[in-house]
Amino acid sequence: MSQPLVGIIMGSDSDWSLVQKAAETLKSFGVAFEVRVISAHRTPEVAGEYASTAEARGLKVIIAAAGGAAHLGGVLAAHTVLPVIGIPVAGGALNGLDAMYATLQMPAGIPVATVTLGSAGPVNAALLAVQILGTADPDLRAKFHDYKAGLKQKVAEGNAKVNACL
Ligand code: RP5
Repeated sequence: MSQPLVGIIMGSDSDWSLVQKAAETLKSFGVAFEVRVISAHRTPEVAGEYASTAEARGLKVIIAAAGGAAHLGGVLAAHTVLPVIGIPVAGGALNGLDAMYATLQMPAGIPVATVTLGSAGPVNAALLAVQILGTADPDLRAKFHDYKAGLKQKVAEGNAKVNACL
């Protein structure tokens, strides 16, 4: 097992069906990660302990997914100097609008890089983590170039497909 560089944290196992896309995306880049269910509200001490020891344990980036009154990203960011990426999870009475505001409206001094609400969120969180790691890892940056080239290719294929129907 290689040293995890990214910690994927979610407030509840009910978040996993969405968050697993982040794990799959990191895997596709060959980035080692760990996954934990830690709640900012139900297990606040564990959240503080996890974030305050993350740097010493060799992690480089933390991804935090939570729904509702989503304080997880902020609480983790309060306890670490590592970059924290927040995924707002849709659900509940406000369908994620609450999680989005809670995750992105951080006070000056404690940034949480908030990604898209919805299924693109975990993918973008993982991609952002790869980009952050890539600033100090040319091999990973090369993989990101390939990834972008793949996106371009898909658009070209989509264009050809649509035009073939005319
Ligand atoms: C948040 O509350 C979790 O991140 C989850 O999105 C939401 C609901 O949690 P459960 O009641 O399903 O455990 O803390």
